[in-house]
Amino acid sequence: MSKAEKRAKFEAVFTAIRDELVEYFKSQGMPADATAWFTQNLDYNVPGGKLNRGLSVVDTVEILKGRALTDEEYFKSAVLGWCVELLQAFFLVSDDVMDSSITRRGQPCWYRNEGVGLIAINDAFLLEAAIYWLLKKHFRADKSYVNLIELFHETSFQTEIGQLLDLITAPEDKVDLSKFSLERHRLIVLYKTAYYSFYLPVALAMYLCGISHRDAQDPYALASSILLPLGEYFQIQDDYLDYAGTPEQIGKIGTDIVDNKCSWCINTALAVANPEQRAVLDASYGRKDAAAEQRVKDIFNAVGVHEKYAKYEEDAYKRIMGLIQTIPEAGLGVEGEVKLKREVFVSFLEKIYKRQK
Ligand code: DMA
Ligand code: MG
Ligand code: MG
Ligand code: MG
Repeated sequence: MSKAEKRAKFEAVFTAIRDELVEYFKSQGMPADATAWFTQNLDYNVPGGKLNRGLSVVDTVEILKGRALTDEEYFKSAVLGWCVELLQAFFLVSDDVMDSSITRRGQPCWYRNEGVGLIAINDAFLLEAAIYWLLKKHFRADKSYVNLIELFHETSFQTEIGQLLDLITAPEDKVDLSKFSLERHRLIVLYKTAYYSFYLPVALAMYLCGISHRDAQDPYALASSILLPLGEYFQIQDDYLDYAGTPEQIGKIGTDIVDNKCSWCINTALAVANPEQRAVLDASYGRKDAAAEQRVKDIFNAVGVHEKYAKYEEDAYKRIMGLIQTIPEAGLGVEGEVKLKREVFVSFLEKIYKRQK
């Protein structure tokens, strides 16, 4: 199946669950205006992204089982994939409010639409609530049900901790670059991105395939030892593209410099800036002013952030490929159960290596 066909098949499942959710709204006696609002919330915020996270659930189940999925297996995997995309939509709608962002996926951020504004906060909650409604509808009778629910709750908690760290490290009114460091950055990105974007989709697939936890050589612990570094690499790409990507390319206007974010780029520049460059960064970073933002970008260019990123990306790729080799070639797991395989991680890494958006 081509990439486009895979995507279309996955998108067809979105239409089905969107209709289920909208039917539920109607069954509760919700009036037409509320139903239309909720439908628009789903259509605007859930399906328009790269779908990397959602498709990864389906891909991982296929790799783990080592064969084509039955229609029912496909549908269930895809529902879990869309639950990850709903979680992502919940985080992005709120992230764009908190980051004062302008565009997302090539369209205005949801909260910037006429008449939406801070109603976006409740719309984000509704996107989250839809996850648990869908899990109950489709997995209530499944052995994995409690594990799936717990995993969504724990991962949400981790992501919200990460967003807190991200936001309090970037106060709007008090720029203090001496508070930034690569250690602080690592903690922020681990929590705000790596768990929900990388560990979550793979662990969901593992639970769905009935892989059990073990005291020694736990397959979930091994998976996370590879997926968390992969998630850190992914967020460093996001930070780099925020500065180096064009809005046409990345579908969003970068706001990290203006927002005083503790991003990989500023930490990289701070490590090598000379005193004059440092003075410009201190005076210009985190200012709501396009000229100041340009001065920061000029310093990033001058100190070689592009070159340092290219080197980082090569090193990260090799390092993560090395981590993947720690999985036994024959897979890891209990005899008679589905086993964890290297290919799960290789396929994930290949999806994001040298990404431009
Ligand atoms: C992404 O952080 C993290 C979450 C939980 C959405 P970000 O603000 O760098 O994301 P983006 O660049 O997409 O706004
Ligand atoms: Mg943001
Ligand atoms: Mg953010
Ligand atoms: Mg970003």
